[in-house]
Amino acid sequence: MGDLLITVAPTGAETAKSDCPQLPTTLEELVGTAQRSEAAGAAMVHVHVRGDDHRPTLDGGRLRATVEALHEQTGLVVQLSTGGSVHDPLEDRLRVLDAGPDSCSLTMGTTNFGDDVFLNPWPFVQDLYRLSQEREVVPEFELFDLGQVWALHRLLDRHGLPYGGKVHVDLVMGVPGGMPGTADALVASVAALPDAVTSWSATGIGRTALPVALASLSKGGHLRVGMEDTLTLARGVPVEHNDQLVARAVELGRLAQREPMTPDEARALLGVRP
Ligand code: KMH
Ligand code: ZN
Repeated sequence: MGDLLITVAPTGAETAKSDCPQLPTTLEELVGTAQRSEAAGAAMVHVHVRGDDHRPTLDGGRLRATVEALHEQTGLVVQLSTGGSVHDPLEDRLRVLDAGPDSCSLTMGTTNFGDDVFLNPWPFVQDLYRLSQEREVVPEFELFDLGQVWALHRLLDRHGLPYGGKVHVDLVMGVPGGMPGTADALVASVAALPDAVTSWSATGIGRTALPVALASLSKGGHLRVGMEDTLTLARGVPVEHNDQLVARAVELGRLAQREPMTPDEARALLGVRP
């Protein structure tokens, strides 16, 4: 039985296909990378969809087709991003839930995001949370900063538990504008999590990927990896495929005496509908 959730975030919204031709942007590439990642040990996929021009889109038809294809062709828990890109309107981000994912990301506050702003005003956070409860979609609370940990306390106090009764958090560390990708920041964030949190993972952006993964394993957390978050395996060594990052996560987990969970084990952990 596995006790390590590995989430793969294969695409993201920030990297251009022209800068990274191996980034999976078409539906076929996404399903292929999801299948390879599942075979390597991932149990959940965090999905950003791209259009025919390979740019991020929140088109409802594409989102629905993507969820269906991933459900048909993989066993993975399918989590859609509601963060989208920094340019997506809030209304479009709420409509992501119409596509019927198992899970959705839900960021707990506005963050400077490089030179841009990732907008998550409190009324939007509450609307998205209530909608996830209504639609029976399990949120993954994305925390980019320590203040967002306190926003999660406030949300749960005010609106109760998510659908499924479990509370899963992902610490997104090392974004320029958010908390740093350091063991110290991870320990401070984990110490401040609400008691209602039942599981948490962490991911480090760019070169913080490895230190954050090691810190997370040391504190008993789970792992998110993928080309959304890092495009190199080491200095000057590009990631050619997401399953390399998943395989590395499995290896690190095994060194920490943790075995990767199956998607069904992840469903039970997260409270996702069967
Ligand atoms: N692309 C970022 C602006 C999420 O998926 O919910 C937001 C993001 C978080 O990636
Ligand atoms: Zn994302």
